[in-house]
Amino acid sequence: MKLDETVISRAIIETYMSKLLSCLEVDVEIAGGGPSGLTAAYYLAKAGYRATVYERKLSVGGGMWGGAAMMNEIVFQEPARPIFEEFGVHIKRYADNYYTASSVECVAALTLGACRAGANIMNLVSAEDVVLHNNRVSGLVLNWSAVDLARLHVDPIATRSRFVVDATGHDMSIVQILARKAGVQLNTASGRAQGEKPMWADIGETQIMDNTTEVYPGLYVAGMAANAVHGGYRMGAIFGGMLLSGQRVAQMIIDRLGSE
Ligand code: 48F
Repeated sequence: MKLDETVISRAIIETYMSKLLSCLEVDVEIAGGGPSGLTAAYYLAKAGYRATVYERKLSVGGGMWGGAAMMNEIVFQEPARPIFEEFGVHIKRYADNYYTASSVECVAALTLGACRAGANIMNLVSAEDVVLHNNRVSGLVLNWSAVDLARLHVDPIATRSRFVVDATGHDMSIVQILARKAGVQLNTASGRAQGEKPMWADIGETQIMDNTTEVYPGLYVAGMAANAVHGGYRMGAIFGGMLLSGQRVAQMIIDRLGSE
């Protein structure tokens, strides 16, 4: 059978538009497709909630691909091992409480896991603002990353969701936007985005669980954004905390959605 270029194009346009329309109103929107965001999406979708990840780059995976200093192995600790196992990652034991895995395999496994659980991943889309209704974050304001990169003056589209997760990593870009534009008090010690501290892997990995919180009504933080917002330490190329934080934020939101 002959192939028709216009049918190929129509197939892409129609299915993409229907996917985009389904994003307009969901349970949870996750800004950032790094390890914490992908893990959160997986657990939310697995629990039956409609979750969308927006990733501004071409590829998801955030800072996981490059391991440490471009050596593509990552390290994680015992408490995170069950999550890596759940995603089917090949795990290598290095020493007591230290495991390694291929960073490339980890990104692939987290991505496939999230997709197969039913999460929607929208790459090349940047979250440039939040929807703020009655002192509650109620959705995201989105634009094509290409618009941002080309500095084009083009208005965005907006979505509605019951909860938003800032999983944008060190930049904590959603929290920063909210704090800057709305001047609101955040649920942090100072009421502001505190900024991350230098490296202390042990403390940083411990803090990240307590720092995975709702920082403003409707807006949670996960992964490195959680430590950045609450003034926690960075931890470098140990990734257990990213997956544990993603799992934790998903569970917190699942509990909220279940009780509402
Ligand atoms: O930085 P990133 O990997 O965040 P994470 O899940 O994991 C942090 C670790 O990779 C590492 C670390 C571990 O020890 O410290 O840094 O907390 O992924 C964040 C993703 O968010 C995207 C960005 O491109 C990256 O892929 N991102 C950032 N801002 C936006 C965004 C935005 N405004 N809209 C959409 N995506």
